[in-house]
Amino acid sequence: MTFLFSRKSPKSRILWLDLGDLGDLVHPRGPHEQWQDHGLGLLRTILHQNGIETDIASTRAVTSWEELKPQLAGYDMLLMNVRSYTFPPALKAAKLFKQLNPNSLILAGGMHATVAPDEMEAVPEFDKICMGAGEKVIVDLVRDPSAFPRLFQGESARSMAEWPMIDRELWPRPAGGWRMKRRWKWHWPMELECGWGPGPVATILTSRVCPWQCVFCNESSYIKVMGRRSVDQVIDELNFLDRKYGVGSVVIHDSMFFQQPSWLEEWLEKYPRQTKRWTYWAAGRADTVRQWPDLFQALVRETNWRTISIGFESGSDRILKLLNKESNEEDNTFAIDLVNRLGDELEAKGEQPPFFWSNIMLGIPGETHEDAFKTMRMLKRMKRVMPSISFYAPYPGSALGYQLIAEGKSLMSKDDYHRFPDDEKVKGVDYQFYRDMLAGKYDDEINKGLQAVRHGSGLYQDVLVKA
Ligand code: B12
Ligand code: SF4
Repeated sequence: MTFLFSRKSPKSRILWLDLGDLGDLVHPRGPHEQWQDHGLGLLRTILHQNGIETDIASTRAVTSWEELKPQLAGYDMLLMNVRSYTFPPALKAAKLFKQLNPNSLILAGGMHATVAPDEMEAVPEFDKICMGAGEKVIVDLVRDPSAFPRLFQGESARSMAEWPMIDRELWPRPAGGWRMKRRWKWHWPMELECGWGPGPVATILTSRVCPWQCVFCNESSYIKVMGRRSVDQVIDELNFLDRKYGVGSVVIHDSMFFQQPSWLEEWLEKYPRQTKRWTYWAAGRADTVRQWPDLFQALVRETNWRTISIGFESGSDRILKLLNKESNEEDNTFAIDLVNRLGDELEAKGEQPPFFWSNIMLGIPGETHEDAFKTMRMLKRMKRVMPSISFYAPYPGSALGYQLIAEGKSLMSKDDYHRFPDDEKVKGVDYQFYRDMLAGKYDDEINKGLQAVRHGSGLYQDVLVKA
């Protein structure tokens, strides 16, 4: 099945290239690969609202660089949102674009530009590199790039309330047409169903920046704090999308949805009354579930929060401390038992029970076999769970990532930030042990420590995700 973009002749001289692994939108495999990019959506919306038309192509919608080539030719300017995990395709695309359009300009921004500007600057093809937010600079930058130095700091809105509603029709459009539509029930520009709730799926952001400082993430150290969108704005957008395209379920892409109790209380009040009460995916933390259990339970019961993403990461206090996770084994057990009970209660009433989307990291430097066994025991305690297990990846921007990169222990390079789920990411970690563990080799030992509470069954090797 091919899935090409319908760009017969370019409308504009400016191209925005959506980035990701080749083929991710041709043969969507898992939930991660198919999501649309809100950074791209927001900035293209702002450009178009200011009279600057751009074309769109995507590395995810082709299966080879040869196939992409004709879509890159004939432009004066290329724009890209570069994250660390999309740095390798960005690099390759930039070189190809310059070969095809020698007098063109390439303007890049995004998380990788923010946290690893030295790596971006080392690529001569990037003519302008924007660190940080782009919403307040993108129009001036595209109109007059020469007014900006090569590397510069962008400017963010003070609150997400200032962001325009994304024009989702500016997201990459599959031209595979009815075949794609029928096979994947894809109601573009809504997104694909991935097992979290019925399609068409609306992804949305209500907040930006999680205030915690886990050493493998701590985005608050590089993303400027900004005000949350109001509950009314979020509800208006969802209802608008439903009227225009139809909404089956919602994915709230916030790093941390379960924060700011006053906002959540308003959501609890309005979402069930003013929307169709679609089920949704959203993220929380085990310690705050324990801190605000009543609010949490009310949200699950009344607002249909049915896929609860929690970054448990580890089942061992030793590792949780090392990660500065600020939650502990007891918090994890509390949250798991609460969601198990809530699930039983809702199921008994004939309602859909909530599931965990459980983020787990293995291969954290310093982790012992027993730490990893504890993590597997924690996972088996969850009655209804979609495990999302990854090998720890030392991303630049995070404290632990910077440290391992500086010590020369990171195996992630600019050519290979991440490719396959079981890629080895850090020197000195015994990955074979983890592969064996996920394949069930140590199950006797893991199960011995489980005592009475055990729900998860078996092998987890197939749930390893790209990281
Ligand atoms: C939603 C999300 C996802 C979603 C969807 C991704 C998608 N298609 O967009 C999912 C769940 C799939 C996902 C997965 C992953 N993610 Co993610 N994700 C996010 C999250 C929470 C929000 C992204 C977003 O929409 N932001 C809002 C938009 C508006 O911001 P933005 O894209 O950065 O764009 C702004 C600026 O960067 C700038 N800008 C962007 N482009 C350009 C271009 C120009 C020219 C200019 C001037 C400016 C500019 O302006 C924009 C507006 O201010 C961020 C954290 C965050 N708070 O941003 C993490 C984040 C981007 N993810 C991250 C990571 C590590 C991952 C994973 C590898 C995690 C994992 N271990 O599995 C996977 C990899 C996925 C893959 N493809 O393989 C990291 C990236 C770190 C880095 N150094 O790049 C982040 C920052 C989280 C973190 N703190 O670690 N992710
Ligand atoms: S891992 Fe989760 S809780 Fe920790 S800083 Fe990142 S988003 Fe926040």
